[in-house]
Amino acid sequence: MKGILGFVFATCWGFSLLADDTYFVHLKAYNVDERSGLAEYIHIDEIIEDDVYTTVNAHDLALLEAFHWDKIVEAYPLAVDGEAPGFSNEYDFPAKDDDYHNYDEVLRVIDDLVEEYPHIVESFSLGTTVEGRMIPLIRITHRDNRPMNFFVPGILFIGSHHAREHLSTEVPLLLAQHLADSYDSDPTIRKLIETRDIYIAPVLNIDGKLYDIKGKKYKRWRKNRAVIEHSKARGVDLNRNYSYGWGTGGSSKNPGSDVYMGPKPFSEPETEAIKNFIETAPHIRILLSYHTYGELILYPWGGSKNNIGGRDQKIFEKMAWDMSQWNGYTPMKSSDLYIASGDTCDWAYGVHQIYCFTFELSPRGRFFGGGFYPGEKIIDAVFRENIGPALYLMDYSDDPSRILSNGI
Ligand code: 0X9
Ligand code: ZN
Repeated sequence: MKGILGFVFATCWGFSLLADDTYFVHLKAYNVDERSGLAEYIHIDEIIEDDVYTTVNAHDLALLEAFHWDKIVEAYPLAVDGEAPGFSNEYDFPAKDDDYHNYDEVLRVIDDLVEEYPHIVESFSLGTTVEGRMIPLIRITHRDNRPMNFFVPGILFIGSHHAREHLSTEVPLLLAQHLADSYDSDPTIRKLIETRDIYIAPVLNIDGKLYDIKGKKYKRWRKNRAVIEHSKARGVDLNRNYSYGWGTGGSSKNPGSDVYMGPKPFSEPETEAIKNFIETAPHIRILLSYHTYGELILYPWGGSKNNIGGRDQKIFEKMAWDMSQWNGYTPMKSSDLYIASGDTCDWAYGVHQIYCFTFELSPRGRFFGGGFYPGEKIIDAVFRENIGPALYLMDYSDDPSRILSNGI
C-alpha cells in the first residue's frame, strides 16, 4: 500500500497524497462506538463533542477515505514545522523549543543526578531500542534500600511511548530532578525517597523521538522506528503492542497505520524492556504512563467497554479524582475516550494487578494550545501541576486500597 502511496495518490480534496506527508483531518463521530470505529484505522488526537480531529499519514487518510468518507468534514496537508530554510541532520529541537531535552541531554541530566546524589540516585539500562539506543531507567531510593528490596513499595513512571509527545519526556525527567533536589529540604519528599523504590524511565521511544526532531523539523511521528518485513512502512505503535487483549480492537494489523499493533505482542524491544523490568520487580504496585495531549487521567479498561468493577474500580476512580484536584485534568475510563487494545495500562493491571494510569498532559487542545507541539513556555507549569499527582501515587504505592478507608 505504502509503495503505491510512495508515488502519488489522488484524493477528493483537491490535493495528492504523498507517503511521508501528514494531513489534518476533521471528522464527525457522534458517540464512543463511532469513535472506536475510527480508532480501528487512525489515532484520534482530539475530541470536542461530536467533532474529532486527527493528524494522519497518507496511508491512514486513504483508508479513512475508503471506509469513513461520510464522516470526513475536511482534510488538508500540514506543513512541516520547524526551522527553514537550511538542512541539518542534527537530532535536536528547533531553536524555539530549545528547552526540550534531546536524547543526549536526557542522558546528561541523568548522569549529573547520579554524580550529585549518589546516595539516592542510580541509573540503569532498561534495554535497547530498535536502532540500538540505550533506554535509561532512573532509580531514586535511599541507599539503605539497595540492593533491590522487594519489601519497599515500588512505583514506575514512563515517558514518551509516542514520538511526537515530547512533553511526556520532560515531565518525568523534571520529576527525577525535583525529587533529588528536594531530598534535603522537603521532609515529605525525603520520607518518600526513604520508604519507596521510585523508578523513572523518561523516554521509551527514543528512536521515534529523534526521528520526529531530526533536522530540527517536527514530523508528527508517533510510532517507534521498527523496520517491517515486506513493507516500506516503518514503526509499531508501542501503546498497541502490549499483550493483554492485544489486537482486539482500536488497533491495526496494517504496518502503514499509525496504530499498527506489531506482528505479535511485545514484538518491539521497547515494550519488551518494560515487560522484562516489571517481571523482575514484583514490588511495583503503581505505574503512571505520560502521554500528550488532552488533559485527561485515564484508567483501565481501554480495550473493552467493561468496567473493572468491584473494589479496584473504586480505587481507580477515587485515585483519578484525587489527582485531578492538582492538575484539573478530566478523569475517565480509557475506553470512554475510544477503544484501543494493547495499551500499557490494560497489560499492567490485567496481567500484574498494577494500578496503572495514563495521563494525557497539556495542552487541552490543538487550536489554542498547540496540540503535540505546545512550545517550551508550557513545560514548567505542566510539570508543576503534575508534581502533586506523582507524590500522591508514590505515597499510595505501599497499598493503594488505603484510599478506600480514607473517607469513602
Ligand atoms: O491512543 C493512545 O495510545 C493514547 N492517546 S495518545 O493521544 N497519547 O496516543 C490513549 C490511550 C488510552 N487507552 C485507550 N483508549 N485504550
Ligand atoms: Zn501517546
